[in-house]
Amino acid sequence: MTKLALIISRWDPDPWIKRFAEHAPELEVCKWPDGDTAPEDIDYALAWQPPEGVLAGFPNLKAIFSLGAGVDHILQEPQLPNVPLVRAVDADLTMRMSEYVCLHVLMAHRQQRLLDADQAKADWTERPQWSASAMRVGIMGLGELGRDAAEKLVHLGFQVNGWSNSAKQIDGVRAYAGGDQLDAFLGVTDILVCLLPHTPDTHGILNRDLFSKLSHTGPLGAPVLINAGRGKLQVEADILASLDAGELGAATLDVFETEPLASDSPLWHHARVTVTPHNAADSDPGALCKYVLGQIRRHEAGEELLNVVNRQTGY
Ligand code: NDP
Ligand code: OXD
Repeated sequence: MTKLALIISRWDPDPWIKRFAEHAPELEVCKWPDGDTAPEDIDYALAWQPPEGVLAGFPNLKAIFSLGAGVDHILQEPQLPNVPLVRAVDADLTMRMSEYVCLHVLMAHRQQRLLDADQAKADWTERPQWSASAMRVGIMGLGELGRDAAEKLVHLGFQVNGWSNSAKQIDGVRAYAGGDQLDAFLGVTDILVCLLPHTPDTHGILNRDLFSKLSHTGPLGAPVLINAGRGKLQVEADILASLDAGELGAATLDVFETEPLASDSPLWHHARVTVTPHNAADSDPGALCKYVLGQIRRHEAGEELLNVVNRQTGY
């Protein structure tokens, strides 16, 4: 029988075990560490933030699946087995991220945080309103998640630009590519949405120098940052300094340099920062179990695995 080790830190593994039992009676799923199964019997691993050394302990592994779209939590393993690493790509996950992006772009565009503060003071202030077409949203990362969010923002009427490594063609989106075009992209961005993976190339990319290059002539007066990619893309001291200097108008952060965010972080209480607990797009056990099963069945039938990570680029 094919054996899958489930190695999950910080999430409850039980809903995943239950879903696999429902959908794949042919698969033996072991919650790792598992006293009854020998490591050499494990064929596949499904992991979220695996403790160091666990994956290296499976000598006959055929593939590793990430429970999330990001794989930085697995690539940091110093002795990662040399087998295909597959990331999560799933319509349900993509839709959840697009919901998050649209929600927070609209919150910024409609100045909802200011209206909330007015309401708390019973203050009937009529604030100016712009059409979506007056707002330029720039998306860093035009992969599975960035592309879908871009398309949905286009439908809402925003001007949408995007930036990625390689050139892209997306209806209604002006696409910029590579380091040479980054400054041009930033210069036409009022609301910056970051959906990049964390790699050596993107580490700390959301810093004060980058914020200073964003447009300061948009309707909001100062640019807004929305980061749902990874916390290590951002320099939190720079976000705070840029907010205080007026180089950033507001920030919505779903991810943090260290998670969970420390209770004494000034980000929690900053009037122009929205904090969400890394829940922009949760991986749904039902949807993701079907995805992983489909991939295992492909692999067992001798077909190619899909969405295999390029170890060179790190995503
Ligand atoms: P993809 O791999 O599909 O897309 C990544 C995009 O980033 C691509 O467009 C790629 O360019 C671009 N990119 C990567 N490196 C660079 C670089 N150095 N310069 C410019 N562009 C770059 O990933 P997904 O869209 O599926 O996911 C993106 C990230 O979102 C994940 O890695 C994860 O960190 C995060 N995430 C966060 C969640 C949350 O709840 N907060 C949930 C799910 C994911 P190109 O297309 O040219 O290769
Ligand atoms: C992911 C995440 O990478 O939830 O999917 O962060």
